[in-house]
Amino acid sequence: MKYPLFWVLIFVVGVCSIATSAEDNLNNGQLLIQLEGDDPVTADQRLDQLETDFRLVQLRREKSLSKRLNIWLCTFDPSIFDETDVLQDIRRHRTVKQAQFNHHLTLRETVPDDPRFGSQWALHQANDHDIDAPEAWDLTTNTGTTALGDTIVIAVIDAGFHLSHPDLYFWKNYAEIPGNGIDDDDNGYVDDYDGWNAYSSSGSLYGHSHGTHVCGIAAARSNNALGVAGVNWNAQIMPVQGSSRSESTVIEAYGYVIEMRARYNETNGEEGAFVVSTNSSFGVDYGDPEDYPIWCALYDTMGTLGIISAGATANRGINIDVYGDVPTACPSNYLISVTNTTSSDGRYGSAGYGATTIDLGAPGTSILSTVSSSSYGYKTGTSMATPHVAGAVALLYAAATPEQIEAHHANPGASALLFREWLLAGVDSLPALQGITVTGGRLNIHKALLNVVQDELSQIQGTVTDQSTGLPLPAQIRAVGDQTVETTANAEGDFSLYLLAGDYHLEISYPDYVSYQTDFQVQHGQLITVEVALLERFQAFDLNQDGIFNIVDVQQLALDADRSLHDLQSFLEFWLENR
Ligand SMILES: [Ca+2]
Ligand SMILES: [Ca+2]
Ligand SMILES: [Ca+2]
Ligand SMILES: [Ca+2]
Repeated sequence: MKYPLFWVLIFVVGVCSIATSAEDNLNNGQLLIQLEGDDPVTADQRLDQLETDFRLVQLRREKSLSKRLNIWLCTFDPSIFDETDVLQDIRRHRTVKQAQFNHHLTLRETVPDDPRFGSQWALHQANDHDIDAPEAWDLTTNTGTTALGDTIVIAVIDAGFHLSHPDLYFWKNYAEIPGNGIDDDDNGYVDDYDGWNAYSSSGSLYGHSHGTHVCGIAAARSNNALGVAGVNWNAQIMPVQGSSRSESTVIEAYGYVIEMRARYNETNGEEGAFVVSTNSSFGVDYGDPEDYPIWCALYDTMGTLGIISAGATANRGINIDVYGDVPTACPSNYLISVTNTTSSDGRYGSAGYGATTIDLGAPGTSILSTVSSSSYGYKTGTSMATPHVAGAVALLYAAATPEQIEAHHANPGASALLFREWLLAGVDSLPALQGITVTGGRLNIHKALLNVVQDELSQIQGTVTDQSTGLPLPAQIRAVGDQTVETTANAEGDFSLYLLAGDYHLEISYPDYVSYQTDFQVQHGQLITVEVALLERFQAFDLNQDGIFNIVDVQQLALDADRSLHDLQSFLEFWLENR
């Protein structure tokens, strides 16, 4: 019997070595082998040769891992020779480009150093009835700003807040000087440095354990070696008091949030605050949204500004579809209505549900968070479930790509709906919530984050030039569909717009030019490129040799019908003046 030379070597080395390997995370008896060449026919022959030459260790191909790269998963008997020696010999074989062991991978997860994190079952627990926070934080812990530098703010409307709690990070209105009786930033609110108190219509806030608890769940300062961790580690909380007494108080509270986000949008971030979510852990049991049209409509108003609101449903085990609730039965698309789940992934008995009204569940039973000025405590209720969602929205914005944030700036309302969709599509389905909530599941921030980072927006890009001169035109580009997005081409005539999948009417216009209009459909993740040459209005008309007006570009003028009469008149005036 003849053995190739390397088999002689392996025998010698084999008997001398101790049969252990240097690495302890191996799938024993498995190798990843990349073969020389990329021809599938010769790959088979090479594998036959390899298996024959290493038959003593029973080398077998298991499956192709990449045909293009010619990488195979192979097995061998690891008990015969030292695994490392087998690997070395296989690496020297003429058919082999590269070989290595098949290692175990572990799911990475980021566990913060907050000493009471171990008691926060909602974020992480052995039985996995949690929102998978460490897995999400593995994707991002730098959660205070967006990819384009917006400071992320969660507005919490509640009874009161312990502003000095060392484990909380409250937003401040630095454009306002506190306590001077003057509305320094001219936003309509005097001395609103800390936030707003809609009970007293003043900037003086006072402490309350309920609001403080809610804030810690959404965004306690995290990984700071103190107390608890929040869903979002670094977002700022805008505290707004006004969650009880009369409805007018609630309207005033939301009014403050609306003013600040609208200012942010209107001033390109110079003023106001980039509020991405609100939290309402209050409401009216058995409320009929039809009796609360102004309150309910606020969620749409906030939504179009780019704010997703999280609302706690009733702490009663009733069907909200039947019995009603405000705000969680309000019909707004920008509202996420939340019920309360337990550490065994059940619905807490005294928590509302509804197949058409209540979107999802989140942990709200025995939740540890910040309470009075420097302490911590447990609370139970839908009030505790909801801030997990408000914090999650803020986390998604932190993880979003620059393109996604750019799309948000261009059209905050449409973008906010997308973030809501990413969050709701990421739930863990639970038997306890099937059929009695919209999604049938419980919040999972890791899955929601993956939905964000793996998504690709559609894009339309192009160049606008003058049809006669070929020179670039800084034209206006406007796409109208489910959302309206618009931009201006730069000095080179180039433009780019991000938008959601859907049907659009595109209009590209420039003063004194015939505008270009077309209808198009864009698929998810699709890139559409358009090159547009606009025609100056005067040149759209010409006289032929018989002195009859000749419309140069009939199709474009037909699309631009509203303006063509005006153009014709202008041309006639011009012609009469200059003939
Ligand atoms: Ca988990
Ligand atoms: Ca002010
Ligand atoms: Ca002031
Ligand atoms: Ca902490």
